Amino acid sequence: MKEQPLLCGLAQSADDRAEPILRSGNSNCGGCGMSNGLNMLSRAAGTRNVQVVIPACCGIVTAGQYPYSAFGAPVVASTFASSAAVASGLAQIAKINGDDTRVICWAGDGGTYDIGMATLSAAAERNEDVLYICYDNEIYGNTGGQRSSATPIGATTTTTPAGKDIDKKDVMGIMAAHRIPYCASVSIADPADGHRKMQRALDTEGFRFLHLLSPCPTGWKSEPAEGIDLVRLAIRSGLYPIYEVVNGFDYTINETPDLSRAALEKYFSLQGRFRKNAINLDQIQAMVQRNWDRLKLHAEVNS
Ligand SMILES: Cc1ncc(C[n+]2csc(CCOP(=O)(O)OP(=O)(O)O)c2C)c(N)n1
Ligand code: SF4
Ligand SMILES: [Mg+2]
Repeated sequence: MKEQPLLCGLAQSADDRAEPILRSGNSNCGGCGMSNGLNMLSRAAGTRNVQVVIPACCGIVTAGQYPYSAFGAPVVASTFASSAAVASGLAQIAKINGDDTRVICWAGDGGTYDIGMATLSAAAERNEDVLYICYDNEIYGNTGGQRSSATPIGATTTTTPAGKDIDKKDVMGIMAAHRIPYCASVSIADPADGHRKMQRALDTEGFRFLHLLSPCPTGWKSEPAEGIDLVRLAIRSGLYPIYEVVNGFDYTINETPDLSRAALEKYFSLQGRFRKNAINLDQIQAMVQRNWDRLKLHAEVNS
């Protein structure tokens, strides 16, 4: 008699996945960076079978209303605090079943930097076979735009009406410190680099973490058509460093910024969330420089 696979409650056909992970007709706002990220992931995954765990966030609303779903892959909606733990269980079951399904957590910054950090850290420390992707729109977007610990200094949100007065957490630094096999920041403005990193992350065994700066026209009060330009400006100005870290020590910088003041000014001026009186560009430029000096030191140690 054929041995039955251990059930995990997710319908998954034995055939390769034929649908994109994100179908058209989803409920994302126009110009949402999350859509670019999910499309990038879908292309990198190809026809591989994947299971996706999504905590409370815009990403779980994306699917639309029951009984329809804009997701072309099995998805578990988890609580904020448990997504990395749920994904750990699914990955363990796939392993027991000898199944090559890749398990992916797709979470916002609120679910990653803040509420899900405990189980994320625990799964990373256990080196579970999970790919964790954080799309970072720098706010609690789904509930109307409250500040998270990913909100950058100077940004006005519903809970920081005068502008946030401390800078965002260094989530890449935190995850690299877990010495996981692979950790990378991904530019949704660079499809080739994004594709390579997502494929590498899908192929690698053990815990992987990807960080995507994800423009949110609704929360950033920016033009939907300017999201990709905003990512480019964040990279050029040094605000969003593009690099990868292997096993916690091996740092590679993938894009060197010109750290230009012009790029920094343009980045802030294109978003209504940054009011002139709430930002201090000299302070921000000094902070960016300090972060870069530290990152370069990490990368130089490898060379
Ligand atoms: C424990 C808990 N607290 C609060 C909420 C309400 N809530 C649902 S989505 C959300 C915002 C999520 O923010 P983020 O993870 O950054 O994703 P985004 O909405 O920005 O895509 C909040 C606060 C919840 N579902 N569970
Ligand atoms: S609120 Fe922001 S993150 Fe959420 S769907 Fe709209 S653009 Fe995307
Ligand atoms: Mg968010």
